Amino acid sequence: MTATVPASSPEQRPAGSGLHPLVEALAATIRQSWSALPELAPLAIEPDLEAISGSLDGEKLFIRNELHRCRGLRKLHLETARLGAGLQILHCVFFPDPRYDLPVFGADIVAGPAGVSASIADLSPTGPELAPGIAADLAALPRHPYSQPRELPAWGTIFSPFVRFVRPMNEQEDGWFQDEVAALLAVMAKAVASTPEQAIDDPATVARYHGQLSYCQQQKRNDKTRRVLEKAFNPSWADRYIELLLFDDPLPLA
Ligand code: BLA
Repeated sequence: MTATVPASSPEQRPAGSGLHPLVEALAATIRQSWSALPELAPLAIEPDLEAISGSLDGEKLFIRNELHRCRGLRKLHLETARLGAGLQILHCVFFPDPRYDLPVFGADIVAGPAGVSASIADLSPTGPELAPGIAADLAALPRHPYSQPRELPAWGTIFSPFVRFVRPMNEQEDGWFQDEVAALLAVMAKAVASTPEQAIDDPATVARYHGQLSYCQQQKRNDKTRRVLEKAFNPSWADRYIELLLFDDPLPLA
């Protein structure tokens, strides 16, 4: 890590940092999905966390963070990154406002020099189960016969029964995954548009708040994320990044 450069436009991304086509395509799909969301607004981000670039072992590193909020979702976060050893990452989480009965949208794509090793996407419940309308919409989506499905790690109990976790092996499987993410985002947008606000002290709001805390706690048990960030930067930087940006807890209910 040699430099920290706040950037306000993608043009400031280091030249020649082209990302894997699946990472680029999914980032475009996610950015497109924002336009359907009500009361979309940019969310302030600490300047030193918005765009980060540097080098590790002679390789260029960068992280680009995009943050928004909208009615029903306290934080929409998209991160695209190159973190050394040819590692490319797309990380995206839509965190609901606990007053709304909405799931967490999460996606993580990890690509190395040998291709994409992990593609995961889900609408995860923040209570015992997904809202019935969302579960019905997800159950109606096609399930594609990926050649290399992957097993969830032990902390993966937070994901829904509809989670997709695969190693896509060719362009057809990349396309399936892209379609599935687009479908999850469409289900999410429909739910955001139709879910009413509940009171801050409604027992259901309180339960969803605790559900979201537990989602963040479980995600922080993913040692693979922490290890990559510690190596590219350093342990205290990684800790701050994970706690403040990747999986910050929802604000305590007033
Ligand atoms: C796996 N995440 C990984 C892996 C790496 C990262 C290197 C291992 C790849 C593999 O198993 O093939 C690294 N992911 C990162 C880094 C960031 C990141 C550095 O997002 C951010 C800067 N992870 C998430 C989210 C989900 C998620 C939102 O951040 C799901 C919605 C899931 N990542 C996830 C899972 C694995 C993974 C389930 C596999 C873990 C395992 O098999 O142990």
